[in-house]
Amino acid sequence: MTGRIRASGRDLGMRLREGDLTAAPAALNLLESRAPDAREQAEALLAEVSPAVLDQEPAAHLIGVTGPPGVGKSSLLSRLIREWRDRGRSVAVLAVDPSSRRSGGSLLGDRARIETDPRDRRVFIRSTAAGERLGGLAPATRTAAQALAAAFDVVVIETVGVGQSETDIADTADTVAVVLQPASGDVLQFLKAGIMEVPDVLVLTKSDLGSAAKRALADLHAALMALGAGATRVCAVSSLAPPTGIADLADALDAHRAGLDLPARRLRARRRQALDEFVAEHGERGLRALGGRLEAQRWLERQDETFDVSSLERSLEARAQERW
Ligand SMILES: Nc1nc2c(ncn2[C@@H]2O[C@H](COP(=O)(O)OP(=O)(O)O)[C@@H](O)[C@H]2O)c(=O)[nH]1
Ligand SMILES: [Mg+2]
Repeated sequence: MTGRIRASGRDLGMRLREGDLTAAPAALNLLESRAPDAREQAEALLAEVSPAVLDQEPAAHLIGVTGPPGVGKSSLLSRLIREWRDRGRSVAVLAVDPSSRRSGGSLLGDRARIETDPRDRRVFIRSTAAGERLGGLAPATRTAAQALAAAFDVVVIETVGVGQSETDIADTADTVAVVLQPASGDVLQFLKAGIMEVPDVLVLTKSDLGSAAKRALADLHAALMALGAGATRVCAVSSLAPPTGIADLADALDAHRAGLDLPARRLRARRRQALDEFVAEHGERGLRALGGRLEAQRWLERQDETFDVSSLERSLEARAQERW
């Protein structure tokens, strides 16, 4: 088994780079593997799909979809995937599930799975357990998204939570959509209090719920106006049959991406990732040597642009060395 891993890291990366979608499952297995020699192979894989080797940013649209449990993210993604497929795009979804189901789940309704045509080879879905993390993004998820971005047209990261999680995901995704349902009072409060950053696109699900949905939409618009963010795209959708609002949402996501300074956004993501990896390895002590997180971020911003996360991380280490 490990022998096969050794043989395949670079090869899997090359296949992804050449648009071979069938390499996706094995590539993710490798990136998630804890086998002793997997790390080296994972690096070989990632090197093949890095912007430095591609000589450009991967063209995929990286979309973060986040929101509290039960609001209808998975149901919505089932519909969105169909819409994207109708538009001729291949789609990968990384769904980060909280591993423990809450008791009292009846309040949230049954949890739906993302439904797709099992024969469709241009759709790839992987669920990963969030483990202890609530809302945050595991480094493995980030690298998985980057690997898939070399091959798929659309890469979605679905996470549960609200508050910190969409800040986290904003450092990886090009476009962040926060999903809420009617009577999501907590989300509205977070937004109003500035605890939650205003996302790129807000999605109100279950618009089939009549007056509750209308009220929620009005509250949402009022909150955004009060925040001076009245121009934020709000899309009301229903994922029940027949679905409504899905094409408009797909258009809104495209429009956001079209208006983006993509290289700048991806560069910010790489800097953030380098810092996270540095902290994962050297902990708070390492961060202190850099003068704290904010100081480290500022320093990274003054470094030359690079496609390469590892070289950014190495320069952080060199700087920390000087000060240790
Ligand atoms: N009425 C209505 N119910 C929905 C809609 N979308 C999802 N649901 C229901 O809401 C519950 C949670 O949906 P799910 O997609 O699992 O939410 P997630 O936890 O955010 O992924 C399920 O019982 C769904 O059937 C919708 O547009 N309208
Ligand atoms: Mg779900």
